[in-house]
Amino acid sequence: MSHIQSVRARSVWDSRGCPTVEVVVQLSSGVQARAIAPAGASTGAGEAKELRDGGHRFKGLGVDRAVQAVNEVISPALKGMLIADQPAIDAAMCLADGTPDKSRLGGNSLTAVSLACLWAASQQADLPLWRYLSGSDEVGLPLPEIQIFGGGAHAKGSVDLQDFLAIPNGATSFTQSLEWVAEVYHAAGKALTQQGKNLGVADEGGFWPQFGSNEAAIEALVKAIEAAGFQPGRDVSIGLDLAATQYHADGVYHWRSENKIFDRDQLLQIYARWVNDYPIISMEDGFSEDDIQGMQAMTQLLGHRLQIIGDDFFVTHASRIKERAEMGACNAVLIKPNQVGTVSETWQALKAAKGLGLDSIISARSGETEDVSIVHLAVGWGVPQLKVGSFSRSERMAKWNEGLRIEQDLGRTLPYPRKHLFPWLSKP
Ligand code: 2PG
Ligand code: MG
Repeated sequence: MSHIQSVRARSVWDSRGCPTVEVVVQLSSGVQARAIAPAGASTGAGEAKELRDGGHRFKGLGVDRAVQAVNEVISPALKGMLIADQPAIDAAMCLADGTPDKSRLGGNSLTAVSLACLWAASQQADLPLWRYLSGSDEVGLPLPEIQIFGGGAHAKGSVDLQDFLAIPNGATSFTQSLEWVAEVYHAAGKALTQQGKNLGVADEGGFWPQFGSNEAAIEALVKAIEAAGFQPGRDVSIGLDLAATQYHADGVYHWRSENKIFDRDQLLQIYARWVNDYPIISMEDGFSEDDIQGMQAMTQLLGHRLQIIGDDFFVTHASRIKERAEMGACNAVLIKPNQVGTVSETWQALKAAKGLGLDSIISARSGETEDVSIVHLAVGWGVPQLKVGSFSRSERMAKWNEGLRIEQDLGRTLPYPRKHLFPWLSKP
């Protein structure tokens, strides 16, 4: 048995060059472990609130106050606690914070501490984190969805949709999934270069989109899949994160890049046509975070042939997942630990999704670091899909590479991808 001796925080830098919180947990046994909080750009209103310094320094994004909260409030509150009791550690932090949205101590502080404690517990048990989480359960690698073009808030609105993703649903291993998507990614880059449109990459490493319309980006992705030698739909399919909260205001949906305004029904008709015309198997946040009716209508119309994911819509809160999914909105949940702020609450959200028969996808944020915790959570908790951004920039590649290592260490694995995913694809 080992206890928490100290919890120390420092400010480090994320993939956008902004400050973020790193935490080091020291145990009485001498074990030391660390974790770093990620940060979103297109955040949901219901997310745990980050504690930032404000003012002019680093665009107000400094985390000195969060570092202080860890060192002066969280560390004394956790000192002496059993490292193996993650629920008690997380509950103690929530109690010390005392707000419903973690705004006093900061969701960024709590996330880094919670994950660092989890790493420390696994090291104390002398197990890789994924194995510490899975216990004796048989586990497998998740199917990745990998961004090829990055738009929306991650590319200064150059197109309205946020993520144009490749899902290698025909691959038979994680290793092969990455190999296939690497070919698609490079084919997409080559095509853009030939057209004189390669402007480098957006926040998550996907190519900066220079397209005349949102749909043109989808067409370019289909072409890239073909150019890489794969059959769209059979080998590699398309996922979209529409992040529609970003283009929703005053009850309408506004695609600024095309100067078009839609009501809920018009937007749904466009989505339905796209699902007909393109090998799209997954759409995230197709309607805004508060548009329950939109998500219900989308699920009713397309849910039998499309994965419909709620991200900002659920913000990894178990209660919100239960309430909204029971109303028939969405058939899948995006899971991001820092949306809710602790490992235990993330687990509760995942359990709620599983209990309702929803798919789940563990996801990184647009602001990331070398921290690879989410890959271990995905494998250890048996989450069937993983979303990490694109196939460039080391904060993304660190996670894909960690998945490769785990796949090699695993030996015997569950069928890949999990059989229950995208059931309509296997129908004749
Ligand atoms: C999302 C994420 C990751 P952000 O919307 O799914 O792509 O973006 O971290 O900016 O919320
Ligand atoms: Mg999203």
